Amino acid sequence: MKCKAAVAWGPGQPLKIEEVDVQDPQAGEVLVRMVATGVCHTDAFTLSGEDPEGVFPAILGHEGAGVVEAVGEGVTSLSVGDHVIPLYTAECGECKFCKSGKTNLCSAVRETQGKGLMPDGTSRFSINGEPIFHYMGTSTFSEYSVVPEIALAKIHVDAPLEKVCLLGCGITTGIGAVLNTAKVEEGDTVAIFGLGGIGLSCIQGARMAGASRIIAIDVNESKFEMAKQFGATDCVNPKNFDAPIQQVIVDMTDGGVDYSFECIGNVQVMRSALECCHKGWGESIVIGVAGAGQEISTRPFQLVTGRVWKGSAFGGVKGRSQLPGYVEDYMNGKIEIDPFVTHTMGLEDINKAFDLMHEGKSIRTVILF
Ligand code: NAD
Ligand code: AHE
Ligand code: ZN
Repeated sequence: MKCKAAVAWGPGQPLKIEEVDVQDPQAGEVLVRMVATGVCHTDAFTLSGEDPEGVFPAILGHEGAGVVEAVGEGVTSLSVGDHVIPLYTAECGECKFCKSGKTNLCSAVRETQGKGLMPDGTSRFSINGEPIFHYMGTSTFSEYSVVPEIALAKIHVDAPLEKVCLLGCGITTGIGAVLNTAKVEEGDTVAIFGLGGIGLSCIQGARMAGASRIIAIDVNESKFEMAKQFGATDCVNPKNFDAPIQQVIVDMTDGGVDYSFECIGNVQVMRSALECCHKGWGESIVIGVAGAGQEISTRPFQLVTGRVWKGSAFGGVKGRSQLPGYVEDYMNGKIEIDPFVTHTMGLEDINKAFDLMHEGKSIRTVILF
C-alpha cells in the first residue's frame, strides 16, 4: 500500500512529507493505522545527528497510538480493529531480560531495531524501490507503520488515541521513573531538572507518590506555571544564582534531596542532579539522552558517601503487560494527560512541532492523522 509519511532524509534537515510504499506485515508483524502521535525531544535528538544509532533516510516518531489494520502470519494476540500503542521497548516475555524480573528492557528485537530494521533485517518502507529505515521499531510519523506484535500494547478501545498516544513515551517515562525506578515514597523530597513533557511527568509521579517537596528546575521560567499546577512546591532558575545549582538545592533542603531526576540530556546537569542528592542515601535518576561521545563525571567520593546514580528507560514500564493499566489510570482520572497537549496539527505541519519544541513554547504537540 501507499501512504503519507514524514521522512527524515538526513541529519539537521527538515522532515519532508512523502508518499511511501508500505509492505504487508510479515510473520509476527502488524500493520497499524496511526491516529495520533506526539513529538518527543528524542525525535529531535535523532534528527540532529547526535544519536549514535541514527540512520537516514528514516521515518521517525515513537509516541503514537492507532488501530490494527492487518496482521501477519502467526499473530495471535492482536486482531484487526484493536487499539494499540507502539512500544520502543518491546516485551517478548521470553528473553533473559523479560524473565529476569529486574528490568523492562527486552532483547528480542532490540538489535535490529537499533539499525532501523524489522527483526528479519529488512525494512517495510520504501520510496521508488529504495528502502527507508524504521525508527525505534515504531515509526509513528507515518499514516501506516509495520510493528512487531511483541512491540504493541493492546489498550482499551474507548481510550482517546489523540491523548493516550503520549503514554507511548513521555508521560509514562516520567511517572514510571519516579514510581518504578526511584520508588519515591510519601514524605520524600525530590528535585526535577528540565520541565518538558518528561520533567512535568516526573512532577506528576512525585505528587502521586506523596513527595513532601518537589523542586522544579528549568532555565525557561515559562515552564514554572505548569510545574506548579502539577504539584511543584518550589521553582528554581539556576541562572538566578551565582552558586552552582547543586549547592542551591542542598542549601534549600538541609543537605540535599532524597531523589533527583535529570530530564534534559545535559551531562553537566546530570552531575548537578547527582550532587544535589543527600549524603548517605540520595539517588539520582538519569532520564535525559545525551549525544554521541558525551560522558558523565563526578568525584567518586560522591558515590562512596552513599549517593546512587541510576538510569531509567520508558520509566521501567513493561509495555505489553503494564501500559494498558496506565491507559486505564488516565481514563479513571488517576493520570493527567490533557494539559500536556499544548498544540495539535496535521502531519504536513510537523516541522512546526519541532520548531515549537526548540523555542521552548510547547510541552507536547500531537500530530493528528
Ligand atoms: P523538552 O525539550 O520538552 O524539555 C527539556 C526541558 O529542559 C526544557 O524545558 C528546557 O528549557 C530545559 N532545559 C534545557 N537546558 C536546561 C538546563 N541547562 N538547566 C535546566 N533546564 C534546562 O524535552 P522532553 O521531551 O521533556 O525530553 C527530555 C529528555 O528526556 C530528552 O533528553 C529526551 O531525549 C529524554 N527522554 C528519555 C526517555 C527515556 O526513556 N530515558 C524517554 C523520553 C525522553
Ligand atoms: N540511541 C541512543 C539512546 C537513546 C535512548 O536512550 N533511548 C531511550 C528512550 S528515549 C525515548 O524518548 C531508551 O529507552 N533507551 C533504551 C533502549 O533500549 O534504547 C544511543 O545513545 O545510542
Ligand atoms: Zn520519547
